[in-house]
Amino acid sequence: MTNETTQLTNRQEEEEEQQQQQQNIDRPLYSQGNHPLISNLSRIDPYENIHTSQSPVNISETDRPREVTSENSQPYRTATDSHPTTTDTPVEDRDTEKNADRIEASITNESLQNLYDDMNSMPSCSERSVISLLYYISCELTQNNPSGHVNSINKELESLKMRMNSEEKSLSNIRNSVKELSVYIQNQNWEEALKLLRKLFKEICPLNIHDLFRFIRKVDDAADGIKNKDIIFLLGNTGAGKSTTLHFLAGSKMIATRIKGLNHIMAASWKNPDLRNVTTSPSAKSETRFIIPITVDLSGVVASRSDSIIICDTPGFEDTNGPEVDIANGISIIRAIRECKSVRPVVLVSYKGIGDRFEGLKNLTHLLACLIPKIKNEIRAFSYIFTKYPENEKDTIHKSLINISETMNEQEKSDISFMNLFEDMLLKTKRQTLVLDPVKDEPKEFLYELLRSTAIEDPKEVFQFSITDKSKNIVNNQVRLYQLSILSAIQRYEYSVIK
Ligand SMILES: Nc1nc2c(ncn2[C@@H]2O[C@H](COP(=O)(O)OP(=O)(O)OP(=O)(O)O)[C@@H](O)[C@H]2O)c(=O)[nH]1
Ligand SMILES: [Mg+2]
Repeated sequence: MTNETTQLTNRQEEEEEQQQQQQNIDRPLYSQGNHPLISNLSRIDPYENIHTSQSPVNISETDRPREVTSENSQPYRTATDSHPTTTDTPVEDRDTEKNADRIEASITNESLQNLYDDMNSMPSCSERSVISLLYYISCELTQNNPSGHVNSINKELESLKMRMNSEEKSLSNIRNSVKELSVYIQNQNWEEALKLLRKLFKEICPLNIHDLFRFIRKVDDAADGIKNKDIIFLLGNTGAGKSTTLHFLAGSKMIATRIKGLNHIMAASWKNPDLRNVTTSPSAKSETRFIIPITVDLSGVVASRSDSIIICDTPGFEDTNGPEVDIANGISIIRAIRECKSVRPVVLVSYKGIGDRFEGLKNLTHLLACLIPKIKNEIRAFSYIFTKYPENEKDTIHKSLINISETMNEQEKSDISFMNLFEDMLLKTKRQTLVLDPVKDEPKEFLYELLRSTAIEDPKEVFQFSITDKSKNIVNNQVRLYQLSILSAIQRYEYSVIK
C-alpha cells in the first residue's frame, strides 16, 4: 500500500470513528441495551449487599441510577478519549483538549462502569460509601440530569458519616474532609465534591484493589500477543519517547506540532491499525498504561528479512499513574516478558532524562537492575536510543559519556549495576550513537541496528518481578488499613466486611 493510500485509509477510518463517536454522543447515555451499565442496572440492585440493619437509609426506586433521555444527555469523554489520539485535526482544536481541565472530562463510560461494579461488589463500609458517592456524583456531572441522584447522594453521605464513626476512622483530616464534603453536597457543588472525594478515597484506600485487578487483566490480555514471540522491548523513564519511537519504527508518518504550547512529535498516519492504541503526549503525566505489542513487518525494510518482529511499548519507569499501574506492570509485564521466545531490550535515554550529573541515568540503571538482576551477563542484548537531543548536542553524546567516566568518584564506580550499563553504553556509542529524530530519520536504519544485537534467549531466567519502593510502602499501608478494618469489623460482628 502506498503512503498516500495508507493516509487516505487512516483518514477514512478516522472519519468513520468520528461519526461513530457523534452517534454515541447523540444517543441517550443509558438507553436500553446500548450501554453496558443498563444491562447491569436492570439486574443488579446497588443496595442488595447492604444488610438492612447496617444501612441508615431506606432505598427507594428513585435512588437508583436512572436512564436519561437524548435531550438531557451531554457529550462526555468515552473510554478511548482518555488518551489524545492522533488525527489530522490539530489537537488543540479538539473538544476533549478544550475540556481537559474540567473534571467531567475525567469521567468516562469505563470509569462509571467500574465505579458501579465496585459499588455492587462490596459490603457496606466507608470505602463502599465513598465509591457510591463517586458514582452518583459522576452521574450527576455527566448526565446533565439535574438533581437526578441527589437523594442517593444525601443518603450515601449520611451512611458515610455513620460508617466513619463505627469504623473509628477518627483521623482529623478525614473527618474534616467529610465535613467539607457535606458543605459541597449541600450546595450541590458537584465538581468540588468529586475532587474532594477522590482525595478522600486515596486516604482511606491508598491502593485501589479493584483497579489493580482490572489493570492486571488488561496486561494479561496483551501478554497473549507476545507469548513465544521474538520481541523488541522499549524501556525508559516516563516521557523518554517510547511510544513515539514505536510509531517511528513501525513506519508512522511523524510530524512536529505543539500542544498547549508544548513541542510534540505525533503520528499523522500509521500503517498498522493497532497503532491507534499507542498514544503519545507532551504532558508530564505518564501516558502509556499497559504493554502494547505491535507487529512490524520487516520485508522491504531490513534486507534479507521477510518476516516480522514485535515491538512492545511499555509504561515508563517511575510511572505517575499510581501504585495500581506500577504493581500491575511490575508483575504482569514481567510475567508476559518471561513467556517470550526472545527479548531485545532497547533503553531510551532522553536529553533531559540523563541529568546534569547523570543522576537520571543512574536512577534508570538501578531500575533496570531490579528487572534484570544479572544484567552484566545480558548486557550484549541491550541497545540505546537517545531522544529529544537538540541538533547541536547530537554529536556530543559519546564525548559527554567519556567525560562522565573520567570524573566519576570511587563511590560512583562501586555502583556495579550502573557501571555495567554505563560501560556498555560507552562502548556501543563509540561504534555508533543512535540519536533519534522521528520526523527526519528513516526507521530501517534504526531497525537494522536494533536487530544486530544478540537477543536474550531465556527471558524466564533473566527477568524478575519488581515494584518500586514507593508502591511497596503503599501496599504495606493498605494491608495495615485492612487489618484495622477487619479488627474493627470483628468487634462489630460485621462478618460481611470481614469476608
Ligand atoms: N524532539 C523529540 N521529541 C520526542 C522524541 N521522542 C518523543 N518526543 C516527545 O516527547 C513526549 C513524550 O513522548 P512519548 O512517546 O509519549 O513518551 P513515553 O516514553 O511513551 O511516555 P510514557 O508513556 O508516559 O511512559 C512527546 O511530546 C513526544 O512528541 C524525540 O526523539 N525527539
Ligand atoms: Mg508511552
